[in-house]
Amino acid sequence: MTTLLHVSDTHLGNRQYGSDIRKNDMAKAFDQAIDIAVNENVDGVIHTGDLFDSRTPSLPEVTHCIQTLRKLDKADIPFYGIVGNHDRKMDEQWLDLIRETGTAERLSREPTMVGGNVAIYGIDSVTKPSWHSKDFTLEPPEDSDAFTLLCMHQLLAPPIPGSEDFMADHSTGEVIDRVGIHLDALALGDYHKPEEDVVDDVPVWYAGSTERCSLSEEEPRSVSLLKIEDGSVRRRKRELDTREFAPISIDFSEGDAHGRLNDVLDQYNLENKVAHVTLRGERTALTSSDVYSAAMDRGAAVAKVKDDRGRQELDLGGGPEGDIQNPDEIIDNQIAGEDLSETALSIDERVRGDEGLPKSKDSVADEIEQDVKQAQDEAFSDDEGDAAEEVAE
Ligand SMILES: [Mn+2]
Repeated sequence: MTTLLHVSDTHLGNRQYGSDIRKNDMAKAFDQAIDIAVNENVDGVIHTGDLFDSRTPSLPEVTHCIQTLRKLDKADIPFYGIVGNHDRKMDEQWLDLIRETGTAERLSREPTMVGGNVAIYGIDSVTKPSWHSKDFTLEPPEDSDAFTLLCMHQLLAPPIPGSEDFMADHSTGEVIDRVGIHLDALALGDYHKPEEDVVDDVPVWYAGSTERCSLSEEEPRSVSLLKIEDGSVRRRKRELDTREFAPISIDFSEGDAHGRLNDVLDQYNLENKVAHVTLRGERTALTSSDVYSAAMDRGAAVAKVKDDRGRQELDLGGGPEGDIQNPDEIIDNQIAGEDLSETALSIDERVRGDEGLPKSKDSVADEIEQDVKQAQDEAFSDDEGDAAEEVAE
């Protein structure tokens, strides 16, 4: 039997609600996951992306991560990762740097053999624009009896339920078709809620995030313990002990102020919790910062106040509110709808700094010039027939 711990979306370094306490919570949840791996003495840990919250994690975050991974290393448990959308490209370097310390390995389309006879594969987060041209083909394991497990970081349906407010990007069946080998299991990251399904006889699941990255992530956070035996995988959720959230909504009428606020807050025990307070109804003399102080005075570890009062009547105060969509995602979505050439896509990558290193305008211009020149050379090479086809691709 081979045992693996599936961990995902740890978002290390996420200062949720601008709080260092929350940043520590993210690190603690990751530590707990690693402790479970050590206690269960698993054959390996798989991480399906968004190890770090940002493309540019700070040095203390990277150092802490390596220290945590050393616990695994001491127990002779390998850590296998892929790169997610949050940490894309920049983390390619971080994951590679961490690999240099000997505490992590990167999965690829070639099999990594673990435990009894398990072949693990990984495909980094694929952007929407490059989804169709991406090569998903996996190299078959030497032993055709090996159990094959693929790790990805994508929004796939099923298991993601189709709904009006949340749509998956691609179909799981398509992935299973495109890998070119028989797949026994598909372990996923990116969706923060644990979900599971079976597609074309292949078990598919999301482990979920290890800490709550938004108010909507209600269920207890968990990691998945996998036991692989006789060609099948059994999964058991192991819950993590994470900080509780107290979602509170207060509806104000004209003239309501501190009395109303206190009446509502008195119904909650906020001790050591994340108090997430949404204000609705009429605008009153009470400010967001009054509400923040009241929550903190009641022992909340972290307080977040969302002031939605008087939104219909006036929409000019307060500046941007709520969750702001990642601008890169908006651009990705937009580009995915255009029929752009490889050259155009590579220029986009260069301009948006997808290679991670900050660059001067001049060096970007130089690189683009080379890209275009190469494309021209290819297009106008001797064999005009083939070249024309290539450009049209
Ligand atoms: Mn994530």
